[in-house]
Amino acid sequence: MSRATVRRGLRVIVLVAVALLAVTGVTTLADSHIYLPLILRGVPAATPTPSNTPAPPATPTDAPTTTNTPTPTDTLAPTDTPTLTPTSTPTATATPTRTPTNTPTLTPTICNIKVQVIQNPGFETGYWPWVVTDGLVFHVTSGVAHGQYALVFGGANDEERVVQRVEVPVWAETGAAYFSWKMYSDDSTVHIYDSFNLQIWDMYAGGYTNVLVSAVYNCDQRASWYTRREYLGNVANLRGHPLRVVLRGSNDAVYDTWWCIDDVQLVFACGNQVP
Ligand SMILES: [Ca+2]
Ligand SMILES: [Ca+2]
Ligand SMILES: [Ca+2]
Repeated sequence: MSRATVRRGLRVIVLVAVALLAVTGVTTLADSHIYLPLILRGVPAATPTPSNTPAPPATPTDAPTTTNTPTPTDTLAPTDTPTLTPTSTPTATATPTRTPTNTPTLTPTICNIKVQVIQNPGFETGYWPWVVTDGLVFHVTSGVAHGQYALVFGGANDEERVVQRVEVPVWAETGAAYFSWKMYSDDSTVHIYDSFNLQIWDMYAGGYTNVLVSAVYNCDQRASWYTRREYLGNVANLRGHPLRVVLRGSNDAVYDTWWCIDDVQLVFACGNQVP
């Protein structure tokens, strides 16, 4: 609404009011003095009371779009990380202190042994391990002392040797050699011409030392079995030594002599044992 229009409206209103006042007798000079300038000048436009300015429509704040709260992805349940149980660090075992064992008082072992060291002593298994090194020696079945076999030495103008190697036990204290013999002879019963003997030689360190000689002569007992037993001397010096056992027959050129030989043994003993 333009200001002129308002003024014109107001002027109409004033005129109407004056008219009404005139009609009602209120009009005076003073009154006219009050109102007239108003009419002439026009009533100052009333300052419009501000109409209630409409509250601006609430601009809708954008309703927050529901932001999708992310559904939590399944967080992997933590697998139980195994807590490493510490392996027990081995406590060093105390090095055992050796309790000294009582050093045993050496009780002397009592040696009480007797051993015959010659193999095939009765010739029951032939010659072996005897070895005929000289002459001709018969392995016979007649004229034996024990078992079924024996050896026969002798004849005219003959030299014979049968040998075997043995070893003296380290514990030996005593020793003795044995052989059984039965002699036939056409020679003298008084003078020595033919002989059979058992010899033992110490072969230690390549030596050749005689230990024993035990002989049967043409003038000895005849036609029966006898057993010779000869002790060895100083057996302690022979411990561990190799020995050579020799059976030797020796005849001159006339008047034959024969010896049947069986059970040749070499026995070593210690303690109370008797060789
Ligand atoms: Ca025999
Ligand atoms: Ca012979
Ligand atoms: Ca003779």
